[in-house]
Order: sequence, then C-alpha cells, then structure tokens
Amino acid sequence: MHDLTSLHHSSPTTVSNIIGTVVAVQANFYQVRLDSPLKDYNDAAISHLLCTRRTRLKKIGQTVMVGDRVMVEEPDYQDARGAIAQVLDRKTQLSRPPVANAEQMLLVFALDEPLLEPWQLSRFLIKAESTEIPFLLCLNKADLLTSTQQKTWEERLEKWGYNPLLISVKTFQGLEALKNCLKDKITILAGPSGVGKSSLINTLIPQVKQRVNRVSGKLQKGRHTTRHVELFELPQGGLLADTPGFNKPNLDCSPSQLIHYFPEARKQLERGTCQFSNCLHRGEPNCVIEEKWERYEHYLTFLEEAIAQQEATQQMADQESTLKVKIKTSGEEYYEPKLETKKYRRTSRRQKHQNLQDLYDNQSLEELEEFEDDLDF
Ligand SMILES: Nc1nc2c(ncn2[C@@H]2O[C@H](COP(=O)(O)OP(=O)(O)O)[C@@H](O)[C@H]2O)c(=O)[nH]1
Ligand SMILES: [Mg+2]
Ligand SMILES: [Zn+2]
Repeated sequence: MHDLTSLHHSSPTTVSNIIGTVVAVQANFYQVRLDSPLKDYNDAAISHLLCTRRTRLKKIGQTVMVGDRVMVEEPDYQDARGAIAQVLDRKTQLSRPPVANAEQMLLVFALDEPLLEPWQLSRFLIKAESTEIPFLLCLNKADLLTSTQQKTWEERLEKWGYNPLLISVKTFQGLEALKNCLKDKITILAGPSGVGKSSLINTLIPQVKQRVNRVSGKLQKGRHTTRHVELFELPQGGLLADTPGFNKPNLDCSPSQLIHYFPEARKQLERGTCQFSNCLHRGEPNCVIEEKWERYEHYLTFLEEAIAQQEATQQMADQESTLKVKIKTSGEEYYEPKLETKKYRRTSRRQKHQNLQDLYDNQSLEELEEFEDDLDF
C-alpha cells in the first residue's frame, strides 16, 4: 500500500484531489470521468481512468454505481488506470436502472409508430411519479402527425397535468429546447422500446458510436449486458443514462398512495378531505375525488392491480413466517405450523422471474438473475 506521502512525491497530484464521476460499470471495472483532466508524462490530457474498486470498499459492502462521485488513488498514467478509494455520499439512488445522483428523468414516448397508447403512458407516468425524481415528458416522432393532431395530444396531456415536449429526432423539431433541459444535469432516459431513445442519443451526441466502441473495447467482458448502464456525456455538459427499454413497468405502489401519482387528482385532493381516512376514492360517501376526469378509469384499474399486488405480498409474508393463521369454519382463528417451505420458495422465485421477464423484454433469464443479484430486488 502506498501511503499518502509517498504518493504525493511520486505524482504531481495528491490523492485527495482526483475526483470524478463513474460513467460506465462493467464486470469489476469502472470508467471514471475526471473533474479536471490529469496530465500524463508527455503533457497530454487524460480525461478518463479505468478503475478497479479497492478491496476495503468491497469489505465494507460499498457498491459503486454509474453516476457515483468517487475519489481515485494511484493513477497509472501509462494505461490510464486507477483505483476507487472512496465513494462520496449519494444525493439520489435508483435501483432500476442502477444509477446514483440522477437529477431528473426523461420519459420518452412516440406519438406514432408505435401508436401512443394512453394506458401504457399512464403506467409509465405513475412509475415516474413514484420515484420522486423530477421528470420531463417528451413525445417523439412528431413528424408523423399533423400539427392539429400534435395540438390535440398536447391539450389532452395538459388536462392530465403535464406539459409534454413534442420533438422529432428526424426533423430536429424541439431538440434545442430539449438540449437546454438536459444541460449540466444527470438525466435518466426511460421509455418503451422503439420510441427513438437510441436515435435521440445518436443525435444529441454525434460521436457516440465511436465512444461506445472505445469503452466496450476495454470493458467488454462477455455477456453482462444488462448490468451495463452507461452515462453518455452531452457536448454542452450533462450526462444521459440510457436504460434497457421496457414496455411494462411494475406499478409497485400501495393502493392508498396511488391517487397521489395522478397530478389532476392531487388538485382535487387539495380542495378538501374525504370522509373516510382510508378512502380509496371509488364511490365512497363524501369522497372529494370526482368521477368525471379522463384518467379516472386508469386509476380504478391500477387500483385493482395495486390491491392485488399488496395481497400477494401479504401472502408471501405469511408463508415466510413459521406459523400460519388459519380460520376455522366457526370463524375462530388458530395457528398452524407452516409446511413445505422450500416448495413455496421455489414457486415464488419463479414468479419473481416471470415478473422480471415482463419488465425487461428481450433479455435472458440468466442475465436477469445476475442483474437481480446485483440490485437485490
Ligand atoms: N419518423 C420518425 N422515426 C423515428 C424518429 N426517431 C426514431 N425513429 C425511428 O424509430 C425506430 C426506433 O428507434 P430507436 O432509436 O431504435 O428506438 P429505441 O428502442 O427507443 O432506442 C427507428 O427505426 C428510428 O429510425 C423520429 O423522430 N421520426
Ligand atoms: Mg434503443
Ligand atoms: Zn376519497
């Protein structure tokens, strides 16, 4: 181990001032973009170091994620290598995708091809609302719609409580406004497959193909593609995280929380209080939520789903405990020791995989398993 002083002598930079952002993680390697480029022995600037994680960090269970701010030790100028010695406190942390310090999310949908589907859009919006990270809604492929059709969607979504940005990667419509929103921020790109996320990245970052090749050339260790979340560096400043496209995000929220994820319903809740404190707003007496808003139907359907999810979770918890409450035909409760634990576990694990499979299309179970192990779902 180098101590501080020896390192200080051997390098023009002291240990503590090499700080950067992790822009790619693959296998056990971390690509770190340095805040201020280092100079190598030929006075050429080094902007990135390929780093490993110090064993000490592994021992204390400190993970390193894309977006993490890190302190790097022992820079090797020859090979542009280093070791991550410390991870600075995270401001935010997302698990799917695994990204630290994200400041906003860019939700991308297409107005057509694939046709904009209100239910699917609602589901994504609810998921985005539940993360509590601010997000921007972007509708791509505006070139496929007339200006009247575009206006209709804009007005419709305003009633939902959103101000969507209509863009076209093809004709560059709205891209300047979008660039301004992304400037100097870490942004998560999310949305279903086929809406134009990759095309958008290619347009915003012209050298992106070259860059991806450079990184994967060094980092590529086979097939761990699902773990590979990379931050793309925007030319005007800022970072963009591409995510595996998925078409059906898990709702993952409690029935009572759901109503708060609809901005147009939040407005109604501000006007008063429902008679029942546990009101689920589906026709209870003196409920403040009206029934005549477009997404009320979405709300009721998602509510059913949230209730079913909660019941399933409860059932799993019951199975996990060693005793199980049973109800006699007389209505009296009694406890019964739990049987067949292993069988239950196996079933639930398969079920979990099935859910994951729904979430991330196009990915093998094996890859998902690795992903899952990393993220502790
Ligand atoms: N008409 C039109 N097509 C687009 C636009 N942006 C992307 N596409 C096309 O949509 C398809 C899917 O794009 P891609 O970037 O792979 O979507 P991703 O799955 O979200 O990454 C491709 O054939 C693109 O050429 C756009 O603004 N207008
Ligand atoms: Mg893509
Ligand atoms: Zn109510």
